Amino acid sequence: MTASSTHSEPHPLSIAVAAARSAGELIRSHFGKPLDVAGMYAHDIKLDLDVQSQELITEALLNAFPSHAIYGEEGIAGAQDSEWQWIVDPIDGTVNFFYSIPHFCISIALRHKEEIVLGVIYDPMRDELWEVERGGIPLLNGKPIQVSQRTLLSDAVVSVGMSKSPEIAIHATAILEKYVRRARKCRLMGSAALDLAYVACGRLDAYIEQAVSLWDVAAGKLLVEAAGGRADLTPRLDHPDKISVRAWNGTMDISVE
Ligand code: LIP
Repeated sequence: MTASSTHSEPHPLSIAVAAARSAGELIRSHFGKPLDVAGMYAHDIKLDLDVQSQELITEALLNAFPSHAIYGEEGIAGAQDSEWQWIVDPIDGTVNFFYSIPHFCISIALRHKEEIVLGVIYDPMRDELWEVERGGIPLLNGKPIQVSQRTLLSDAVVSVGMSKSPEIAIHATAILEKYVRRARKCRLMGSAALDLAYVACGRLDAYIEQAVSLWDVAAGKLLVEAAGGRADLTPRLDHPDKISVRAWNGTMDISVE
């Protein structure tokens, strides 16, 4: 199978888009309503809806590609020895969602061996869908996108994500302080995947976060790079399965050390 597929095979990008839209419809129908909480922690919330959304996406993906693997925020499914792995965040920005802040999304990527080959990010509240295939043109609601053309950090809007563990938060706060001084404005928006989608279409000039998970950033990395930017993912040595991310338009110098 290839990411673009043949006539007889389902098209992975179309399947991912349809899955993201169905999950988005489910999530949107619960927005602003009482929610069943699976777990409430000091810095995070787990909703039954996260699980329901991932189940819906898993069913759609594995129905089309029964031999593939699923690796999602809410668990794994499918053939874990497959070379084809779907990386799923069923609600990225769950805390925003829980507090009725309409800024969250669904993120779906497909990885073949070590390479991300497609990415879909869907914001169900604004009905905005970003999609890209490796080597293809990245789109927002069907229209080509590109990163911003700004060359100076002093003109830039930079989103700085805050992680949950105290030692990472201290580091992230220090970084935020540096960008607050150097950039035009900083933002802390609560959805890593949307931050990357916003960098890809030029709304943000950069996005930086110290510890995210692969499902938060897999689709967005491909979008940013296809849109002409850079997205550096660095595995953290101190936190297994966590990644530091720096994504930007590729033209600005974003170093603040
Ligand atoms: C969240 C992110 C948020 C980040 C959190 C968390 P979730 O994802 O997108 O921006 O700061 O660490 O990963 O838990 O809502 O899917």
